[in-house]
Amino acid sequence: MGIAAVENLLKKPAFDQVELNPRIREANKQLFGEDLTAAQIVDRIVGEVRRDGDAAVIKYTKLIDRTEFTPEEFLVTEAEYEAAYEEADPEVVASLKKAAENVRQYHQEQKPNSWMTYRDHGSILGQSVIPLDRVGIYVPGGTAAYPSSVIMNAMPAVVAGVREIIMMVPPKNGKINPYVLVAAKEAGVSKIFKIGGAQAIAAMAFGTETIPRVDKITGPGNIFVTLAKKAVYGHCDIDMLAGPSEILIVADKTADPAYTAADMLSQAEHDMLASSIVITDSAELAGKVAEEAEKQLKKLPREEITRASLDRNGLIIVTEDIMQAVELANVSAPEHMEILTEQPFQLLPYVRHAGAVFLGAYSPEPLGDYFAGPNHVLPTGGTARYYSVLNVETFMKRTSIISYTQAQLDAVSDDVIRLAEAEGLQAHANAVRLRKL
Ligand code: HSO
Ligand code: ZN
Repeated sequence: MGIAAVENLLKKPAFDQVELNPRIREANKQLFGEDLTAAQIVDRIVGEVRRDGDAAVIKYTKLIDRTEFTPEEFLVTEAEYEAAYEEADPEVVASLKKAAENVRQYHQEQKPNSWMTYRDHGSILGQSVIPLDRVGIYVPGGTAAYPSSVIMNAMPAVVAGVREIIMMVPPKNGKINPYVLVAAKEAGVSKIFKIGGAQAIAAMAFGTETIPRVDKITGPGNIFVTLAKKAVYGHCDIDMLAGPSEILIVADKTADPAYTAADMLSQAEHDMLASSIVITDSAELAGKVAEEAEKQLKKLPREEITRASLDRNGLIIVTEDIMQAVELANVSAPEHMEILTEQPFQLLPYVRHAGAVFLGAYSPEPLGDYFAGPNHVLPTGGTARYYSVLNVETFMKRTSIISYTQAQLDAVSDDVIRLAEAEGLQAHANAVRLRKL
């Protein structure tokens, strides 16, 4: 196969090209009484929530989540938190606490500083970095309710100093996964509402009678959540448009085939649409990884999803040399890149597009998903070309600071006046001319 053909294989469909699962499409046809596209459904829900506030949120929670709530019942109560801690396995709670601490420490190091510099004649220039006032985190429900993602979204906001962090989770039979509640408490989330889907995103973006309007929405979700985030962008900020999980492993002949296969399967099990790719300069390793994957696959509880994902988006590519493998990896711009080679750090300088890089045999991707400290909210679908991993600055903004002395303004006034007049803006010029010595 030519290199261009391989590059094409590595390109991901855009987030809005992902086709709807036929089951979901059929269910929505029943719910809405007509065959609407995901975008049409989202437009309708977002528009109604913006117009009708709580009433629309109640309506869609009843329709989609089959839960009848009054506005007061959306909010998770202290009693619900207590019940969650009681229900939760204490060992899991202990591990969540350790994970939260690692994530806090890592993000603490990211915190940007405000700065000021003194210029000529005592004038001052600088930059304040200020946390957002209020942010909203979306947490998916069902099998994708990941407590680890709660920590990953909330902790950078906590470290940034955001005053209020609210969270939205779709209720399942009126309830939320206890570990999601525990993780939220441990991470420092202020309030949780049992609301899901596009209605949750719209409620946070516009505010309702009971839900406060936020300045930024982060967190993954299904296609409806993702399209809703795109629809409200501009009314508030959003993090990124998340797609299915991806792993790309660059491996040479020294890689362990069982480890390599296991790491492929770890992301394939997330989602039928997830992608798992190995690129290696060793045909022998390629063969062994394929064999191993099949062996391990058979024993997985999520075999069906994992197999479907590998059938669609599983690839093992053999290149002429390891540099070609890295070049192809950059074309893919994967969410997670593993480097399983004899000298992984030698390849690191050539990695240009990846959400996170895992180096060496003992840094499997799930270590990053749960525990090491770096964030697991990462750019997908090739957007690592221009997006960064979720971080403390995601929850901060920068403000410029300018303070000149009289002498310093006088020294530059002719330049400023000339530029203002060249733009035909006399009032601008006057503001400076008036102050001339
Ligand atoms: N690999 C996922 C995150 C995750 N994995 C959560 C397990 N739980 C997206 O990067
Ligand atoms: Zn994962």
